[in-house]
Amino acid sequence: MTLAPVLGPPRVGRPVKRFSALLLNPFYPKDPRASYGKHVLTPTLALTSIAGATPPQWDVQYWDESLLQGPPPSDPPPQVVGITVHLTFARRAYELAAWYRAQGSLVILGGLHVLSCPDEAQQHADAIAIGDGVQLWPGILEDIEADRLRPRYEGDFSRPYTLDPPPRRAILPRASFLTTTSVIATRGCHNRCGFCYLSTDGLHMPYRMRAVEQVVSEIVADGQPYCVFVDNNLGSRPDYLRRLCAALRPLEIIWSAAVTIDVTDDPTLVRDMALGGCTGVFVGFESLNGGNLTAARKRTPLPEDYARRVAILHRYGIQVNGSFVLGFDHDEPDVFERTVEWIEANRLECATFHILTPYPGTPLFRQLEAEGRILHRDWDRYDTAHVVFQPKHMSCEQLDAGYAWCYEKLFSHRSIWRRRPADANAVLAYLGMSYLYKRSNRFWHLLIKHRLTGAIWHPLIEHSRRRHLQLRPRLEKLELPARASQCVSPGV
Ligand code: B12
Ligand code: SF4
Repeated sequence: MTLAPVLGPPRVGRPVKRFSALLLNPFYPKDPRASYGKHVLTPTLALTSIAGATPPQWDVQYWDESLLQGPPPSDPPPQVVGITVHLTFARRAYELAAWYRAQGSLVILGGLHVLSCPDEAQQHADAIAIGDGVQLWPGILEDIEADRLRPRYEGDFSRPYTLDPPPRRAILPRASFLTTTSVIATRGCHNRCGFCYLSTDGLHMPYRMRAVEQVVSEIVADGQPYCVFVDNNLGSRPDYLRRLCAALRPLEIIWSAAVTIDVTDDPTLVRDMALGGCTGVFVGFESLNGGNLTAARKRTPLPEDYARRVAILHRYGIQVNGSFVLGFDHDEPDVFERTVEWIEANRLECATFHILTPYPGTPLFRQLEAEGRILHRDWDRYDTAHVVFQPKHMSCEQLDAGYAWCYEKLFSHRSIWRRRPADANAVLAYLGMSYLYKRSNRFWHLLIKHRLTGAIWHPLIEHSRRRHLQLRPRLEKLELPARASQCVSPGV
């Protein structure tokens, strides 16, 4: 899980297979302190979306190096290799690009890192795609066919979603993921936090919503009992979310999504989410210190109100996976203990920790650079598991050790038990999920290599889905708690 497949010397002189395109998700080392299982929950939607936009005369193949099936296929070399690049696996992407180019393939790089560092990426590719690949990809292939490939293609994110063809999930190895239905309903977010990639210079991503019917038909077509919305924030427009939930309800599937905690402003919306099949939300709480949130310009309810809002989600049977960033300028060395204590006291079923990471091109990067606090530009270590800047109120070693301590505590038997759901009937499934997710790192390598991910998760998913359906009539009758008061922190 920490070493990329060995590529071997490139075999030169063979003809490429014309009209074949290989779409590649490069390897990145997994942090042994966090869950390995997380990386096979759902595939990146970038490559299935690009595959969906591929003209029919092209044969498309998908390869995800994190599925541990060895080096990617190169016999015969594909005519075109499209690689998605995030900063944490940029180096691996460039290695793969060089390997394929040496064998005669044309390499196209796209993705978030290409958007923030185009000049760097350009040196490693025959062409780069900056921005929305779905609109650029058909034109790139057309130019290849006509032998007039340009080095740089630029697209924006303003085109309406309705013009996009559906992603092609049929190219995915289904057994290798918990679910292949990673789906997106909205693009953008109503916030622009200073540390988020959405604040990257030059990135203009207006909030866009897809037709609810389009989302539903994609989910139905993939036929999975569980789907993951990969939206940055599915709750940015409550009226849209409500309509989406109503349309999802008859499908009798379960799903999870990332939302901001202000989704609990109106508990009737939370109820609609639950009735629509939502069983889990990923919430970026970021910090329990209001000063940090203000400095990051995050418009969010005050941390003092987080607990009440978590209780609203729990009331409707929605699990909470909290995301916490460590190392902000208002964080003192007690941040680790305080955060874990809060997570346990509020029985968050799951949490992820991230060391504050300044992504290139963001306001946070500029601020830390101006203050001389960026330690290096080794993108491999910009994975939120390494300290890459000088923290204000603690040493790098303290931040690193505190991050590791948080995971150790959270994954301990004691903590898993302390956070069990209040509803005794839900405890068994919670324990099954928790142990598989948090305490099975030594088995994940084998499960992934032998394509057992789907098989091992599916009974748990089916159990949760059935329980959820039984619960729905009760959810509907639950008396609603009073509407939350607006309590938004300053600093917008
Ligand atoms: C699903 C997901 C995951 C999954 C799978 C990711 C994977 N690489 O396979 C899991 C859970 C494993 C995961 C893990 C992590 N993730 Co993640 N993840 C996401 C999420 C929610 C969705 C990704 C997605 O499918 N997006 C939808 C697609 C359609 O958008 P897209 O990738 O930008 O692709 C478009 C264009 O960029 C372009 N494009 C992309 N690739 C290509 C290729 C070609 C050839 C072309 C032409 C065009 C093109 O066209 C696409 C269509 O418009 C995003 C947030 C988000 N909403 O994007 C975070 C996100 C990508 N993750 C992030 C992070 C930080 C991580 C972790 C490092 C966190 C951690 N410590 O655990 C890990 C490790 C992964 C890693 N090292 O990169 C950050 C990355 C920040 C950055 N600047 O790189 C994001 C943006 C979240 C955030 N708000 O900060 N993640
Ligand atoms: S709320 Fe989340 S997705 Fe939205 S800008 Fe902030 S960090 Fe990014």
